Amino acid sequence: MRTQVAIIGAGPSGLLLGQLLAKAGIDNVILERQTGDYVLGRIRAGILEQVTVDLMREAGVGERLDREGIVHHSIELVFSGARHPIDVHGLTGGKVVTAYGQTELTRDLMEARAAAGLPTVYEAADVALHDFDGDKPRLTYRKDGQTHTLECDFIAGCDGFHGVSRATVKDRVTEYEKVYPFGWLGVLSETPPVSPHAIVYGNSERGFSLCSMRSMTRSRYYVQVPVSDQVEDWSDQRFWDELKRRVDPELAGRIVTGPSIEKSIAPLRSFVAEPMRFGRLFLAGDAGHIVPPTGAKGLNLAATDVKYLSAALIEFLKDKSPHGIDTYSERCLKRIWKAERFSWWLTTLMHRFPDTEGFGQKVQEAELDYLVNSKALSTSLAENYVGLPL
Ligand code: RFL
Ligand code: PHB
Repeated sequence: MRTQVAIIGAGPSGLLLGQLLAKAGIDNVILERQTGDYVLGRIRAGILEQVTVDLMREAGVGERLDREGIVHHSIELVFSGARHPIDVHGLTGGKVVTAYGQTELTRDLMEARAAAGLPTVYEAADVALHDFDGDKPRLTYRKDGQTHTLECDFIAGCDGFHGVSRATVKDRVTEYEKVYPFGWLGVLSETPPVSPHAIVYGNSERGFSLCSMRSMTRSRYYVQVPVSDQVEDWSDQRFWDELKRRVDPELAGRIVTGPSIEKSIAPLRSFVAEPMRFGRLFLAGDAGHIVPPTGAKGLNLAATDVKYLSAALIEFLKDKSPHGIDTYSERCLKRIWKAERFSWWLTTLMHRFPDTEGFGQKVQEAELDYLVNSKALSTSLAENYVGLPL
C-alpha cells in the first residue's frame, strides 16, 4: 500500500490531521492500535478553545459541535469556602471556551472519515517506522496474522504519550518532565451539571476539585487523589461526599448525585520532547507533550500542532515549499511551552502538595485572593484559559 501521509494513531490529532489533509486533496492512511470503540470509550477532555472549534469547522466537521457545544463565558474559583467568578469573556475582549466532549469530537471525525471513504486500519499491531531520514519512509504493521507495508512521503506520529513514534527516536530527543505527586479521580454521571454556565475549579485543604459538564444532562467531576489510590477504593458515595466537602456549602447543596457511568484515575504530568521533527517524521499532540489537565490545554495543543502540521505538509506536497516543515517544530514548541507554563502554574495554585502542608495552603489562598481581586492577574488567567493567539 502507498499513501502520501501515513498517520499513526486515530485519536483527535491523527483524525483531525487526516481530515484537513483530505480536504486539501492529500491522501492519507491512519494506523490505529486499538478498535474504534475502544478509542471512543476513553473519557478525556471537555473544554475546547476557539482555535480548536474553528479548526473543526475548517475540517468540515463543525456542525454538531456548533449545535450541541455549550459556550462558557466564565469560570469560577472556589477557595476558603467561597466562590468567585472570573469573567473570561469580558477580560479577553469577547473570547469564550466551548464544552464539548473529546468523545464527541472524535466520533464526529471518525464518522466524517468513514463517510469520505478514507482508510483507517484499526487493530494494527507492532507498527514500526523505517527510513524517515530519507525521502522514502515506510511503516510496517501486523494485521490478521500478516505483515503489511505502508509506503509514504511523510509519517505523522499522532500516537499519544505511550506511542511508538517518540520511542523510535528516543536517543534523538531531549525530554523535559515533571511528575506530580497526585492524580485526578474523574466521574461521569447522567445528572444535570451543578453550574451549567461555568466550569468550577476548587482549592481546599482536602485537595483540588473540578465541576465540569458534557451537556445539560451529563456532568463530569474530578477530585485530586493520591497517586497510589485505586478506582476500587472509591465507591460513588465516597466520591460524592468528598466532592461536596471540597466546595462551598451553597454549591455542595446543588450537586445532583447519581450513579457513575465512568470512573477513572489519571496521573498528572508535565512533559515536553524536543524537537518535534526528525527528517520526514513529525510528532503531534500527546506524542510530543503532556500537560496536567488543570488548564484544559492538552487537546487544544494537539489541535494547534495539527493546524501547523497540515499547513506545512500541504505547502510541501502542493507547492514544493519546505518552509512550513522546516519551522514546524520551532513554531509548535513556542506555543507548547506557554501552555506548559500555564498548566503548571494553575496546577501548583490549585492542588494540595504533600510537602508544603499548611504553609503551602495559606500561600495558595493568598494568591487566589490576590488573583480574584486583581484585574491584571485575572486577565492573565483568562487570556491563557481561552488560548493565547497563534
Ligand atoms: P491520544 O488521544 O492519546 O491518541 C493517540 C492514539 O494513538 C494510538 N496509538 C497507536 N496506534 C498505533 N500504533 C501504536 N504503537 C500506537 N500507540 C498509541 C492510541 O490507541 C490512540 O488512539 O492522543 P492525541 O490524539 O494527541 O490527543 C491528545 C488528547 O487526547 C489529550 O491531550 C487530552 O485528552 C488532554 N485532556 C484535556 N485536553 C484539553 O484540551 N481540554 C481538557 O479539558 C482536557 N481534559 C485531558 C483532560 C486528559 C485527561 N486524561 C485522562 C489524561 C482530562 C483528563 C482526565
Ligand atoms: C473536563 O470537562 O473533563 C475538564 C474540564 C476542564 C479541565 C479538565 C477537564 O481543566
